[in-house]
Amino acid sequence: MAILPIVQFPNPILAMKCQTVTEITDNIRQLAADMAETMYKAPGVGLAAPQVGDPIRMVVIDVSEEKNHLLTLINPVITERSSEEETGEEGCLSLPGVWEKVTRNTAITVEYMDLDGLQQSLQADGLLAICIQHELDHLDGTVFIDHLSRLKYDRACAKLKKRRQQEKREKTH
Ligand code: K1U
Ligand code: ZN
Repeated sequence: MAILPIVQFPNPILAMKCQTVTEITDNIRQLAADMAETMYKAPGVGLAAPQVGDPIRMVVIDVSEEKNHLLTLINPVITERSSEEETGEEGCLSLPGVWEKVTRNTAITVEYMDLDGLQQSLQADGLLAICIQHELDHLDGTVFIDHLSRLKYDRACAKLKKRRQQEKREKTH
């Protein structure tokens, strides 16, 4: 297994519509394992394949406290959404240090293929539902700040720029 470098915003890979996975190969299984290791190490609760530079439709998620409920979703599609929405703070490993409020559906149903090639259906609410919506956005080239107003989007980009400049200064001193 390997820890992969996480692609940082605004890398164009993060704006791509990702390709459908047509076959579960050893390469796909290896990538899924590496993505899981990268997510746990970060640490994060989810990671999408374009975030490690591979624009294919696969995500890993684990929102459990004990970090023992790993989900690998291949070609996931949200088939049902609750009419109820909730607004909560989100972050992203591709935009470290930026946390903003995003409105999402409270509950969803997602259909996907697992690593054995079996079609699965999952009903989710709470953090899992939020995380699935966040990760599936990545597969369509959307990052969470794309949901903000222009003003808030620009502020988030400015915050990111400032943080990166600060990090650069700290490295050189
Ligand atoms: O897509 C990503 O970069 C992962 C992202 C997922 C996410 C976070 C918050 C709301 C929705 C989706 C993260 O995991 S950011 C890091 C994070 O949330 C976290 C870090 C340490 C402990 C617990 C959570
Ligand atoms: Zn993200």
